[in-house]
Amino acid sequence: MKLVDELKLKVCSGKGGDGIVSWLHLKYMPKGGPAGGDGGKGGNVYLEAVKDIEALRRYAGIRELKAQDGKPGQSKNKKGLNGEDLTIYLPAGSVIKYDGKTIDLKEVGERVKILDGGRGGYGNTHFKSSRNVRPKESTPGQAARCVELHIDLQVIADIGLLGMPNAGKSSLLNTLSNSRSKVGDYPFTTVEPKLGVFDSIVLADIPGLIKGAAEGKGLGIKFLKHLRRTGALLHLISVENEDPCRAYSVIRDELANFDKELLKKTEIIVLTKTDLAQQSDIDKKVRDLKDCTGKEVLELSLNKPKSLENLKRYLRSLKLS
Ligand SMILES: Nc1nc2c(ncn2[C@@H]2O[C@H](COP(=O)(O)OP(=O)(O)OP(=O)(O)O)[C@@H](O)[C@H]2O)c(=O)[nH]1
Ligand SMILES: [Mg+2]
Repeated sequence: MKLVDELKLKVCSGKGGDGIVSWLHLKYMPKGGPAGGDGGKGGNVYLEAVKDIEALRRYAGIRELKAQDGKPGQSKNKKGLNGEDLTIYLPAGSVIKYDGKTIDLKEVGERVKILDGGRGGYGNTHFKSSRNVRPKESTPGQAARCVELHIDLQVIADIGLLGMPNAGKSSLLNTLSNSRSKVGDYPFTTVEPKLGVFDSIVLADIPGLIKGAAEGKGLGIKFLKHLRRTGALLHLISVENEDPCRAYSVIRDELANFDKELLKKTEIIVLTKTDLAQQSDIDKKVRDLKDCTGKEVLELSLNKPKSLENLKRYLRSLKLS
């Protein structure tokens, strides 16, 4: 199942209940006074951030959602019931645009009211005065309001995993966290972003990138939006690459094509699958990568516990904003 990370959804508040005209009917008071109650208030519409990054799925294919209308007033001066509120649950990291406004839901539990329900109308009792003891007027409830929400999910993670297909991104995510991202010895095993947590550090795994991704090759670069709100990038390059510096620059070019801001993020290079090469080859590739990137380069093999411990220590030491 594909991650739903973009959605249009129309939402409406509830209409206010109408006020009514009614009279007191008592045996000993045949011409009783006004007794029409006010209408209830319509339901409000709220947005609330939840942890589940797949939360948008439940709204896919739904055109419109509406809070409940307020009930009309009743006789004997009883106010109509208020309509129930509507809450739209969106994954934290959702950016919502409507009516020229932008809401950025970042923290799980964040709740924002976007539409007020319509006010209830007045019953005839409301219009009673010394000059008008038998008012015959009432007012309708305020109309509902609707807006179209444009929802764009950009996951929030501390670290984004980046690299070519088969670099070992998903394997690393699964090893570090309790995530079950799909792993395979073929390119583009991962087709949608996945999150995992290691020691309170949230990691995001995205599909692999290839040369030309910006022009739509492979799975394209649209997933790169999910790296925008990460604190740092872990760039995985397999030791199987003859020329790791070239592999590095291919990916950097695609990042630049998508959004140059991504180039400014802290980036740590990880030479992966080092169990597949001789130490002399590993050393040379680490040296080359240090030279051509000027960045920290770690070596990693999921089959070498020491290298994994080293990476874990490094991740824990990162000061993530
Ligand atoms: N020998 C060895 N193989 C590894 C290691 N890490 C991952 N692999 C293998 O490399 C292959 C690709 O791993 P994935 O984790 O699916 O790679 P990915 O980067 O997520 O790939 P995409 O999702 O296609 O972008 C799988 O067959 C893994 O078992 C490692 O440290 N050593
Ligand atoms: Mg993968």
